[in-house]
Amino acid sequence: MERTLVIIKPDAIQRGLIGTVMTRFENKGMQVVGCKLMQITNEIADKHYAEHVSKPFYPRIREYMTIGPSIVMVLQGPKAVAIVRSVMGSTFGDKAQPGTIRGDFSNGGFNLVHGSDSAESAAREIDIFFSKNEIINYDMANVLYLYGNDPTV
Ligand code: IDP
Ligand code: MG
Repeated sequence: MERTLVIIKPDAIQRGLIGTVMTRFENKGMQVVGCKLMQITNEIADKHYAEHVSKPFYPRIREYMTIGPSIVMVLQGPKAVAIVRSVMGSTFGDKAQPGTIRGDFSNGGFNLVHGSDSAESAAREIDIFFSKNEIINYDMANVLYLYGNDPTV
């Protein structure tokens, strides 16, 4: 099983899309193993977006991510990183495919949701937002019916 970090960004919270966004991931078989509402600070934003901090557009990203509370989650499932990215859609809402979260609910840079872009990023990002005891291991009743007995899952 793989884990990934998801952020339901401040614009999604303000637009009342928490449930909608979570449902998209749940429908696709992702298990919530960590979840909290938090106000992201400048310091946390800079750590999380370390790869973008030196870019000219970064001040706008930081303002966006800190303007109000976000929900941060750890989602678990087979191929969680890739599945979450495909459910999210590509970065900008005007280009994202209809059927994806960004494609259906965003028309530009306010793109509602973050998902880690690799297993390595996921490990780094989960560490920024969650302590070990905030991530809970538990069994899902429907796992057999989602994934069968595949030992690689
Ligand atoms: P991702 O969220 O699809 O992984 P990234 O390239 O990692 O996309 O960018 C992180 C976030 O920064 C994006 O989700 C978007 O909100 C914002 N962003 C990315 N590129 C730009 C840009 O060129 N101008 C303004 N904001 C940007
Ligand atoms: Mg990214």
